Amino acid sequence: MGCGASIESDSDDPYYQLKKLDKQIERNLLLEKKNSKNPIRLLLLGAGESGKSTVLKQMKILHHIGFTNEDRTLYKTVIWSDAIASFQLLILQAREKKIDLDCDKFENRELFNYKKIIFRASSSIKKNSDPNFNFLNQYLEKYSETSKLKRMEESTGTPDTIWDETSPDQNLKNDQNFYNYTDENYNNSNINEFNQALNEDNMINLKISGFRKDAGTRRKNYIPDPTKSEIAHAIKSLWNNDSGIKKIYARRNEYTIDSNIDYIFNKIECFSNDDYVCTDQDILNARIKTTGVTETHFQIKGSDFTVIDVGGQRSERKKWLSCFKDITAVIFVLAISEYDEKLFEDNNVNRIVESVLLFKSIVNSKWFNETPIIVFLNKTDLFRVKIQTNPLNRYLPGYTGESGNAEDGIQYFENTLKSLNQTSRELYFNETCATDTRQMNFILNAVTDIVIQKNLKAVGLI
Ligand SMILES: Nc1nc2c(ncn2[C@@H]2O[C@H](COP(=O)(O)OP(=O)(O)OP(=O)(O)O)[C@@H](O)[C@H]2O)c(=O)[nH]1
Ligand SMILES: [Mg+2]
Repeated sequence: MGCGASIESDSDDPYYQLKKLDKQIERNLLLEKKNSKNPIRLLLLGAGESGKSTVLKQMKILHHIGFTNEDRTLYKTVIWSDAIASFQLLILQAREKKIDLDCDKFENRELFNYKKIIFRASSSIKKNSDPNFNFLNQYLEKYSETSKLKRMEESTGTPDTIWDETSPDQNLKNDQNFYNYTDENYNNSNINEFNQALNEDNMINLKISGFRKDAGTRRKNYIPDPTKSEIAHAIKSLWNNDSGIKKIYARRNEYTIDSNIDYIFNKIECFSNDDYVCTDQDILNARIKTTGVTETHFQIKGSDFTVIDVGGQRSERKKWLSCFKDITAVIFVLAISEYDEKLFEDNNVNRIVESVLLFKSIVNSKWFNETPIIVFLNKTDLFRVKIQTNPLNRYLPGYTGESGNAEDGIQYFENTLKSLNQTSRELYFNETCATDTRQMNFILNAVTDIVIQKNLKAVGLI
C-alpha cells in the first residue's frame, strides 16, 4: 500500500505523468461534450446607449471575429452623416439656448461661410448614402427635433417591466433616496421655436428625399454642393475656433448627441477621405442604435458562447421577453456618466433613474431566478471627467459622498444597485470603459471564466 501510494504521488514518474495527462484529456473531452450540449447564452441588457453593442464589438475584436469590409464601409457612412447632422444640431441648439455663435456674425466672414457649408452639406449625406438609402433616412431622423414627439409617442412611457406579472416597480416610491432626483439645470426645449430655427435656415433637410423639389429656382442661383473636404474643413474650423460651439458642446447633457462625437469631429478630415478605412477604434466610438435582437456565436476557452444583444430604448424592450429563456448569465450595462442627462425617448426622464429602474425590475425578475447578473458600471471615463465639474448630488440628493470624488460616486452606484436586489442572486460588479480594448480584454476574460464555471456547475460537473 505504501509502495502504491508512493507511485501515485510521485510527480517525476513518467507512468504517473502519462496517466495524469490521459485523465486530464478525458476530463476536457467530457467537459467539452457537456458544454456543447449546454451552450452558454450570455444576454446583454441595459437602457439605450448604455454601451451593450460596444461590449459585443469588443468581444468580436478580442475573439478574432472582427469587422468585415462592409461593416467598415457602413460605419464610415454613418460616422460622416452623424458628424454633419450633429454639427447642424450644435448650431441650432446654440440658437435655441441663446448662445452667441461666432459663425452667426456676418463680420466673422470666414466662420460665417463655414456654417453655410455645413448647412448645405446635407446633400453630401444624400450622395454618400446610396447603398444604405433607407437605413440612413431613418437614422438621421434621430437628430430631427420634429421627431421628438414621435419618439415620445413610440415610447411606452415607462421603463417597462412587461416581463413579470407583478412588477417590482410598485415599490419604487419607497426608494425616494435615489429616485427623488433634482434637475435645476434642465429646461424643456421648445419644439416650435426649434423648428422655426430650422425653417429659417431653410437649408437643412434632414430627411433624404432623393429629389429636388426646387430644381427650377436653384438652377437660377446655382451654388455647387460643397465637397467632402470643404465640409470636413468647415467642421474642423468651427469645432476648433467658434467660442459659441464650445459653450453649447459643454452643455451637451441638455440635448441628445452621441457620447463620442468629439472623437469624430477631431478626426473629421480622415472620414472625408474616400480612401480611408474605418479602424476598430472608430467603430467602437461610433453609434448605430440596435433594433431587434442579434445573436453572435463565439468559441471561448473551449465553450460555445452565444452573446445576445438587444435594443435598449423603450420601444425595443417589448422584444426582450423573447430571449429570456435558457440564459446562463446576464450582463447588465449601465452608463454611470448619464446622471445629468435626459432620455432620448422622453426628455422629462433622467437617464440614470431609468437605468436603475430597469435594473431593479431585471434583478428581481422571476426569469432570472438562478441566473448570475454581472453589472458593468460603464462609461467611467466620461464619468470621471464629468464629476469634476458637475456634482452628483445636484441630481441625486441621496448621494452623500465627497463632491467630485469619482470613487465615492462609483461606490454609491454599486451600493444603490445592491440594495435593490431583493433576491439571493449573486451580483458581480465591474467598472468599465467599453471603448477601451485593453481594459475590456481583462474584464471580459474574468467574466467568461465566471460564466464557464457557472455553466459547469449547472450541468453538475463541478
Ligand atoms: N466614452 C465612452 N463611450 C462609450 C462607452 N461605452 C459605450 N460608449 C459609446 O456610447 C455610444 C452608445 O453605445 P452602444 O454600445 O451603441 O449602446 P447600446 O447600449 O448598444 O445602445 P442601444 O443599441 O440603443 O440599446 C457609442 O457611441 C459608444 O461608442 C464608454 O465606456 N466610454
Ligand atoms: Mg446596441
